[in-house]
Amino acid sequence: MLKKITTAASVIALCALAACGSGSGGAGSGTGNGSSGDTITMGFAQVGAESGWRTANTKSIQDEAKAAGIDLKFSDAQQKQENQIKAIRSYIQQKVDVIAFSPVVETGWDTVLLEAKRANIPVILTDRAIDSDDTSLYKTFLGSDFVEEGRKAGDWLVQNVNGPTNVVELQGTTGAAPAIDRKKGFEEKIAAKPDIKVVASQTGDFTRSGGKQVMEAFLKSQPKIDVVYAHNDDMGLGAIEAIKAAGKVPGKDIKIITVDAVKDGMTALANGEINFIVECNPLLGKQLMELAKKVVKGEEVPARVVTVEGTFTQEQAKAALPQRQY
Ligand code: GYE
Repeated sequence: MLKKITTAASVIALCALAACGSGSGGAGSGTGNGSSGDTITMGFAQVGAESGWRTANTKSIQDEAKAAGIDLKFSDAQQKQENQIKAIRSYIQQKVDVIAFSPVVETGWDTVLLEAKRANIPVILTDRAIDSDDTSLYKTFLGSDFVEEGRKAGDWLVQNVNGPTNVVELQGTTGAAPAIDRKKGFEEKIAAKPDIKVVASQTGDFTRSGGKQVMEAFLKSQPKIDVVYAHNDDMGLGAIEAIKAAGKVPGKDIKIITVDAVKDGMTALANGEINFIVECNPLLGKQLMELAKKVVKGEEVPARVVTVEGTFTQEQAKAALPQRQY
């Protein structure tokens, strides 16, 4: 990891020296790829509309593009990698100034990103990372530390249960960075208490209906479930429906930990149906537009920008809910 960052940093340094602007002539040059005058055109390939988090993220990007005077071309890939690849190819063809996207899964991006690089269009990763050895394929990655989020969930559990504890895990989209990392960070922390066991773990694709369906199956197949660890609020909310339908009380008979802290999740937390939420901030639009402007100008940007976020207990959710924006 350190090596990767060093390499990326030296690439940035070299570019600064040689002024090797990947990207268009940039704002101010008047000859930007595909845009006229100083207006920057951004092609954004969104994952989909799978969750409350995603809805807030999309709104933030659209609002902040407008506020920054950036011409935004936006596409929704409906959680399919091939759709995102198509969208990126079309942005390359349209000669946008910068491409930003949230990769639905971690692997399989090198070919299309190489095409963007050859077309001199800089790429910004936002929200989710890719798994590639070639860090020259993108300029920066803006988003949360998902392993840390998983650790926060695991820490809470270790501190809040005693004795044998059976956990069922609702994973995010298979192969997605937040699913891989939130699982990893959680496992790392619960290893401290061998009494805590993950007895079943399956993907609910980050959706409410997915979470409900998988939880229904878990309730049938597992004789004893003490805790649900859901990789996002929506799946946790789906699990709540399944738990209620099975005649059990969510938050009491079965404790629930989720990630995101969107309004619906926070409401369930304040009502006692969820026990703990790890925050993941979807409001990345402003920082993304700032980074995009710099990248298009050929200015140096950090290889990684990490979002700052916290956690919420039921009491904290009650206090925070009235001011919650999303
Ligand atoms: O937690 C989930 C969404 O990538 C951080 O994607 C994002 C995740 C978020 O569907 O709700």
